[in-house]
Amino acid sequence: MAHEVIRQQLPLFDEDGRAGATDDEHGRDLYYLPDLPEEDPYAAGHRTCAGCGPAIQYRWVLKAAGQDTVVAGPTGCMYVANSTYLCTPYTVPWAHTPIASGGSFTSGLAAGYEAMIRKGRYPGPFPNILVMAGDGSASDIGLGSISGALYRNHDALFICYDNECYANTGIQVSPTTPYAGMTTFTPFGKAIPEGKKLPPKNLAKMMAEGHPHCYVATTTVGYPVDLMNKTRKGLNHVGAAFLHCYTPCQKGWVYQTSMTVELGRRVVESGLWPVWEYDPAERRYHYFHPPVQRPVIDYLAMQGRFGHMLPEHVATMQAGANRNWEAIGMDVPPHLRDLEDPARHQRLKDEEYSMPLNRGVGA
Ligand SMILES: Cc1ncc(C[n+]2csc(CCOP(=O)(O)OP(=O)(O)O)c2C)c(N)n1
Ligand code: SF4
Ligand SMILES: [Mg+2]
Repeated sequence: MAHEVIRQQLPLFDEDGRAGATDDEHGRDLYYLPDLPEEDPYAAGHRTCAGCGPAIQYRWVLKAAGQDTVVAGPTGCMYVANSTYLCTPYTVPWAHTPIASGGSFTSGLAAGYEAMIRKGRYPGPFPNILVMAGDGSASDIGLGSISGALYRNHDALFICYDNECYANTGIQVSPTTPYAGMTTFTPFGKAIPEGKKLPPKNLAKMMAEGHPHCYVATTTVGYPVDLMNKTRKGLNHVGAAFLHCYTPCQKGWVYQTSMTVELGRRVVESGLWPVWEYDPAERRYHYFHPPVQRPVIDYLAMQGRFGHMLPEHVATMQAGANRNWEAIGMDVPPHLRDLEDPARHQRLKDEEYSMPLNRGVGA
């Protein structure tokens, strides 16, 4: 006789006033830190760079998932920096997968646990199964395997930690590298002064539109409660779920180490990273409307990877952000519309609070 597969339901954290930006500095700090669970399945002692956004994401996701979790990680920084010979920071079962097969490996994990529980070979309940893949893996080399897993609706959470480059191999361009983002494969020069010419691949929308039966959401390391609740919602959802999380890379983007979480808020407040949730039951998107709307320059000028941008590049970026505001149903204030005019900008390296021009990325 087949045994029943019992699924867990993780309670959500209180989001009141905490998940989003607030319109005053005091509020941003007051509501930033949630009551984090004490347990730490991603313990201290790993070897990522100081301020590493993906490491912050790993920690919060695994705090939200808890001890009854099985986690996989395809090749990338978060494999290499976390798995020195005979040593990992995980206190839960963890496995490395090739960069292309995070989706297929995790499908196998989910199907395997289900089969073992049904046959009475594993007592259950069904564990929280998740994979955290880099953008190079999830949006490029391993896109097919994750799309296949979502389409087949395996009961697992597929997360892309997006540091907008192939970081581990020396900061190469990936499909999610933003327009004008400098990488070792998109250097700026006379022929291509903006560095990268193409806009980033809209991975999360691809996943939601292409797999409408899945729970899909975007988030950032700027909003810990939002990130942890979306992790729990994705795990609670019976079937496949996909989470796309913005995670700054201190080494590749060249910014002050302490600014990782601040970048995670500013990217939303400047209209460059819409935060939303797609509910497969309603087949609808729910967009977060931040109360602060900033010029993109407030975000760009904090990072050396944009230090080469010329006025027309900044204006192009602002136009893209303004289209994003419209797409999520928000008005574009006149002062942001005016900033679509290159004449309103100076070279980014002349901004008083800009980082030094970045010529040493990946060195
Ligand atoms: C099939 C294959 N191609 C290339 C590589 C080399 N490689 C190892 S890590 C890595 C970067 C992965 O980038 P991403 O998934 O974005 O993770 P990040 O390093 O940024 O954390 C690459 C290209 C590989 N391991 N396998
Ligand atoms: S290179 Fe970037 S993603 Fe990799 S460990 Fe350093 S900060 Fe993290
Ligand atoms: Mg990456």
